[in-house]
Amino acid sequence: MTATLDTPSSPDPLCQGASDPRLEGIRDRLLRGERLSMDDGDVLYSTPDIWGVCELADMVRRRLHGDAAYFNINRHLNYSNVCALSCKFCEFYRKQGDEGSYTRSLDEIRAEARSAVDAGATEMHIVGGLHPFQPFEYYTDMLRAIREVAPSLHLKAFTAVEIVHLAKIAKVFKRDDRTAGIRWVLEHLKEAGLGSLPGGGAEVFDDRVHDEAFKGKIRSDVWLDVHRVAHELGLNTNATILYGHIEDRHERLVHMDMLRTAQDEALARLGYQPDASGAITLTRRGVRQPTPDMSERGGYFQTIIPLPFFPDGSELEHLPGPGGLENLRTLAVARLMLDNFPHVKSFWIMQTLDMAQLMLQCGADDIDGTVVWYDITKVGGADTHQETTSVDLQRVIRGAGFQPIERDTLYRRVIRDGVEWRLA
Ligand code: V47
Repeated sequence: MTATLDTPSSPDPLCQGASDPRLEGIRDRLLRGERLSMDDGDVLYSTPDIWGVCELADMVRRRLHGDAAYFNINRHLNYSNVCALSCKFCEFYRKQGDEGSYTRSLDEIRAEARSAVDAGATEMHIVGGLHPFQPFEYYTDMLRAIREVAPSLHLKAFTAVEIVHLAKIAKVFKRDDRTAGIRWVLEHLKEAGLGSLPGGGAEVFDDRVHDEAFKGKIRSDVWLDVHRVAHELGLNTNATILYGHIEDRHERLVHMDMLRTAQDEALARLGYQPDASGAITLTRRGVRQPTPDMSERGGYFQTIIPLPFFPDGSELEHLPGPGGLENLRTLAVARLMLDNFPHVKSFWIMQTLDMAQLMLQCGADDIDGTVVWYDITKVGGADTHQETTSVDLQRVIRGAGFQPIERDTLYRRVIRDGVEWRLA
């Protein structure tokens, strides 16, 4: 089965809305706080009752978060688009010297950090290409420079793919003991001010898809290693899944299953007790949620962010990309399968604010932040300036029937007075 449903000739039978008795068994298991199986996942993806799937995801989301929905005031910094890789799905990368290639200087980065603070941001989300020539010190200097001018900003920086690249640049990456090099890099970055890792670079945990669409990038085992080491060092991290290109829906479920196994391990390290099947399900009676109070003792996945593939300008431009209903369904399935992830984010930049509002009713509890500059995907021909205001984010959340809560990166509640803020 292909990922996209946009067949021009006939109505899609999977989107006809008929109710499906198979969802009743799934509902019962969810109400008992049990983990859904891969077969359940196949049902969630193959049922024509898409609204039934969304309703189940909403039920789980409300058990975890009630009517709270989170947003933050943040800035994204894409420090360079020069990349040693040439992933087929990516229209962001350039080669050194290509027209449009750029690498930000430390002075430019300091200026970005100052303007983020002036706008009241609590977080800077920092990612870039795998620059073949920048030394390791560029990255530690970058974090230190931001810390100097903006000590209150949380630095959520560098995907697992960048972390491995930095280990290679620093010449500490050894194939026979790769975690040693990863640990070395993360320790040095943490010392320089790294606060957490974003979820990018995961794409789809499948070797066939990897070899066809992003060969050269790290594979799933290495991506998971980076996040495990980060967790061991007490850093919280996020995870993504990039769907709607050449993968099929079952491969998405395998990706989700691998993530939830990794999260079981992370939570077990923090003292959580698995059930008889080895699962740690956050909706099971008596299981506490990894709460902001625990953030001091971090070391787990906070959020899954399903990312819909945007074909424009990429080598996979001939593909249509996922449609709106597929986006809703994938977000709801992620909420239901990833029962040990506290949060599900609808990243409005890629989903649009209108879709993010629908997604809040289908399992999402977070819509990311004010963003401002985003260079990796440009929705509907937008340029890199993609900004929304805190007022708009709150309007979108309220309009979906939820209570907006401004959070910091670690999901602690923020009390704000203009650009001044403190933790509750
Ligand atoms: O890793 C690249 C994806 C990711 C395309 O952790 C594309 O809070 C769609 O990871 N179409 C970067 N997606 C973005 C990311 C992220 C975003 C928001 C919040 C967080 C978080 C993480 O963007 C990349 C890649 O998977 N991407 N090209 C494309 N054409």
